[in-house]
This record gives sequence, structure tokens and C-alpha cells, in this order.
Amino acid sequence: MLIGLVGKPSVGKSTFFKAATLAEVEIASYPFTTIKPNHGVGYVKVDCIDKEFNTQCMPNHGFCLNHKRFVPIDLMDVAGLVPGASEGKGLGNQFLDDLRQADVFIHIVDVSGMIDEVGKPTENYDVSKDIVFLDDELNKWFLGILVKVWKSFARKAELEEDNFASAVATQFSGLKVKEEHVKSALAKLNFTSKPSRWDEEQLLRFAAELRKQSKPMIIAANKIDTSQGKSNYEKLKNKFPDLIIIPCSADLELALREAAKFNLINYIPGERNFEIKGNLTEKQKQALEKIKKDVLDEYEDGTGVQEILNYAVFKLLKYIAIFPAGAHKLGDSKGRILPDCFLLPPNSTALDFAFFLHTDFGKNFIRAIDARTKKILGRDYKLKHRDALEIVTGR
Ligand SMILES: Nc1nc2c(ncn2[C@@H]2O[C@H](COP(=O)(O)OP(=O)(O)O)[C@@H](O)[C@H]2O)c(=O)[nH]1
Ligand SMILES: [Mg+2]
Repeated sequence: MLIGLVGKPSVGKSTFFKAATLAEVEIASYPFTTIKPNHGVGYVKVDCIDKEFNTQCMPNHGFCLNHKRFVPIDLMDVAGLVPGASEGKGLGNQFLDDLRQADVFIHIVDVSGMIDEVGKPTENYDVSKDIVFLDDELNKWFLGILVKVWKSFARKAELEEDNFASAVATQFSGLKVKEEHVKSALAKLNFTSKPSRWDEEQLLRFAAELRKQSKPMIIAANKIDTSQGKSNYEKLKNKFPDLIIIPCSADLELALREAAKFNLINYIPGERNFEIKGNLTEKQKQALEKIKKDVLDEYEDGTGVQEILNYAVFKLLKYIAIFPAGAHKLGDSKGRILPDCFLLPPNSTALDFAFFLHTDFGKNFIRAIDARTKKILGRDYKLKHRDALEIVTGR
């Protein structure tokens, strides 16, 4: 699963990426600082089950702070997109291509109103324009890919009486389009004519719907800490009541995570508080107090960065976190307690989980055991978020 950060230049994509991954990336206030996509590991936050078992986990991957488990996820920061990107403006085509592999997008919007549509400094910019143009470019990008092969592809699929949704999914698997995405798109549009007869307008609507289904999007209203930030965020919420928009300050999250990294504070990403522990200069203290007052006290999700990642993974993609756990023993052979926590796609079953762990576990699956209740679960048991399971195999 891959999360793609998108948006016009200079909105804070690389800052968000750095805050989430603490990777060294270039951050600058001029457009196209980022050219090659940055790949890195960020984390989603899950209530760890170790607390229920009165123990402390020892993660193999990620980390656990005060029983909040941080599970690794892949993040990609791409170059900024400008209006006309789908026609090649601002190196658009090349950058759009980087987005094919993403399963979900975080659209970073700059709510300061101080950056124009191509990433240059301005004043009182209408930030709602960014939501409209980015959507438009992504849809046209999908359309461009579809249009190239559509007529011949659709005719062939109709002639051979293929399962149309599955044929589309195979044809566009490079865009990570799945059969269920196509089905939902078709159901929404409810066109009466055959796909090979769709006109340009219908194809664009299909491209747009397919894009929405296969790459759902959440909006980060970034730079909420700036003077116009809050009012522009409110404007966006009023103008686009159906979109998911979360206030965000990537820059302040980065400051908090770096202060934590240098042992100046204890900070659990996503919380609205931190604890000073190092020797701070007066200036550092004031800066931290300002973060607390301006953002943490003000917004329900703190700086927003953690909530945005969690929302993308658990609400948009509907992934679930599963802990492998022995029914009678929580440690692995090296004595590490609950070393793993895996993210699985929605509707995964106990058998899917066994195959996920190892092909042999899947092949030799006998039953699963719920580590909490010790109840026996069959292969078709549908996994729930934060389940703890043992897989019992025949060998
Ligand atoms: N005030 C404020 N500035 C930010 C925030 N996030 C990023 N910036 C600044 O915006 C500029 C562009 O950031 P960058 O991450 O390089 O943007 P990108 O082009 O979208 O990758 C830099 O000067 C950042 O320090 C934020 O949350 N608040
Ligand atoms: Mg950048």
C-alpha cells in the first residue's frame, strides 16, 4: 500500500513527508525543489493490544509509545503539479506518471493564501482554486491514459463478452485499478450505451469516477498556523462540504518530532500535548509554547499530520491492523512480545492472513485462535481491526 502526497509546488509536501518520515529531504520556498519522487516510511497509529494483556510489546518494525503502536506505511512525495500538468505543463506528465502506484492521495493544500497556482509568492490567493484544478488535472491524466486504448479495448471486451469490469481492471492494472473500483464507477454513472460507444464527455466522467474510486483523496489544509490559515480552512469547509478536509501544520509537526528526536521533549505524534524534558533555551521554550497555543490547543487533531495518515489508511482504504499472537504465548522464539502488527486490506479472512504470513501457513491452515478469547475461528472468519490471532497449521 502506497500513499502519495500531491499538490501544487511550495505547499509543504516535502515538509509533510519529512515530518512523517524524518527522512532528509529538500525543503525550500521555491517551486520544483523536488523533482525525483521521495520514497519513505511513515507510520499509522494504532491502539496497541499490549495494554489489554498487561504487557509491553517489542516491535520488530515501527515503535510503540505509551501503548500507541506506530505501524510502518510507504509514503511518496512527488514534484508539484500545476494547472495544465496533464498536458505537460511544469513537467506534468513525468510527475503524474509517478502517481500511478499510489493507492490513496493526500492533497496538500496551502491555506496561507500566500502561494499562487504555480507555487510563487502572492497575497490573498483563493485557495479553493487548488482543489478544483488538482482534481481536474488528475481526472484528465486518467482520461489521457484511458483514451489511448479505449475504443479498441472496449470493442474487443464486448465482442468476447468478457466480464467488463475485470477486463478494465486488467487493462489498467498499472494504475492500480481493481475490479470493484470499476464496478462502483459503472454503478454510479449508470450509462445506458455500450462502453465502445461512449462519447468524449462520458469517457471523462468515467475517468473521473474511476480515479476517485481507485485513488481516493483526503485534503490536508496545510499551514493552518499562518495568519489567514484558519479563515481559509473554514472557507474550504463551507465550499466543499462533501470533501474530507483536515487542518494541518506540517511545519510544526516537524518541529515537534525533531525536538522529540533530540530528546528535548516527549511527544507522541497526533497528541495535543508534549512534555519538556531537556534543557531548553528561552527561545526554544517560547517556540514550543506558541505551537501549543496556536495549534495543539486549537485543533482537535493537533497538527493534523498523524490523523491525516490514519484517515487515509483506515477510513479511506479501510485497512485493518492485525497482530499475530499465540493463544497462550505473546512472545516469539526470541522472546519478543507482540513483535508484529500487519496492515491488511478490508474483508481479509483468517485464511488470507495465514497466506499473508507465509504461503505454507495458508496451504496447511487448520484453524485460527483468537488470542483474547481463545475461541476457534475458521478459515472464512472475517478479520476485525486490532484482532490478535494464532494460526494453527497441519505441519
Ligand atoms: N507556516 C508554515 N509553513 C510551512 C508549513 N509547511 C511547509 N511550510 C513552508 O513552505 C515552504 C515549502 O515547503 P516544501 O515542503 O518544500 O513544499 P513542496 O514544494 O510542496 O514540497 C517551505 O518554506 C516550508 O518551510 C506549515 O505547516 N506552516
Ligand atoms: Mg517538495
